Amino acid sequence: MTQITLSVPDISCGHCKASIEDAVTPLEGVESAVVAIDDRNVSITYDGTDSTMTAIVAAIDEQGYEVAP
Ligand SMILES: [Cu+2]
Repeated sequence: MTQITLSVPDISCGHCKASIEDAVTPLEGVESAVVAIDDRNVSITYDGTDSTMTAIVAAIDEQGYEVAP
């Protein structure tokens, strides 16, 4: 498993936390996703593959948030 922290600057409240966590956690290859509201980031443990990372970024995007480069 690989751990990564993605910066998502538009995170601002518990609703953001819930929608991102609920979108990312069920994805295949993802073990866990935890949003830190104050730090505006998402800590993700996943299988380390590019395809899973692409799906994670897409799922966050679908919720209306952009992952900072
Ligand atoms: Cu919010």
